[in-house]
Amino acid sequence: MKQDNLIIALSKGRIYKETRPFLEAAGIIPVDDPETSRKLILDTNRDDVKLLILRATDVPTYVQYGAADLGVTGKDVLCEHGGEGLYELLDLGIARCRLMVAGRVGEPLPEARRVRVATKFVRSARDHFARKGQQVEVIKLYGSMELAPLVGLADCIVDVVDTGNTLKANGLAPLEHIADISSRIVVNKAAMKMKHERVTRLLEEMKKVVTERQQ
Ligand code: PRT
Ligand code: MG
Repeated sequence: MKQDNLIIALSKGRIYKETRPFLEAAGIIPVDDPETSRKLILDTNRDDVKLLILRATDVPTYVQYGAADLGVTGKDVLCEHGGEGLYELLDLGIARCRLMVAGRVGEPLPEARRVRVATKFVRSARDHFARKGQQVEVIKLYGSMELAPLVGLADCIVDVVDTGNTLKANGLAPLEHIADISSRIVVNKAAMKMKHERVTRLLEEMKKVVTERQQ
């Protein structure tokens, strides 16, 4: 890829769908559709702008190392990554959800022993229970967290919740609210210097959409 390209990292699914209007407002129209194309580098109407389609959890890593100049990522993912090497510059207010502790309906957490928490959000879970002064054992999972309390792997989970239907369908209920989540624009620190004009112009156009939506 050309050195002077502007590379934007995204994940498919809800982030891509909800980011598209922001890109369009900035005059960037993808040529391929990531939902149907197998390409991982997408061309856009602009010769100098490419989109990388990644796993959601990998977006901050590509931006941190400068393989992408900027990216769109959930605050949940960003908290786990830690934010080294990048600036968090704009809250797009999209892909909203809540990071929550959830457990089996009608079953209080054990008090006689250490609570076991299953999650892919290890850092956020540790921080949350540490703030409460509660000793917990965190078990790292990569998906289907809702299963863990049902089969006795854990007493509760930490996961993102939108409608709550997935919890309900598995006999779980929210216990504690940890954080409100939305997706953010993150920018590589070196790209912010080297490609300053294009990055700030893009951010300004996107910010207009955020402001319009707030009214
Ligand atoms: O799906 P995959 O394993 O590839 O990766 P991912 O889940 O990390 O990515 P993706 O694309 O599903 O989510 C990207 C980002 O969207 C997350 O990092 C969040 O910031 C945000 N987001 C918003 C959500 C949800 N809403 C959400 N509901 N991410 C996941 N979910 C899950 C939820 O955990 C549940 O399992 O979707 C399921 C349905 O939720 P309910 O509550 O509506 O039933
Ligand atoms: Mg998902």
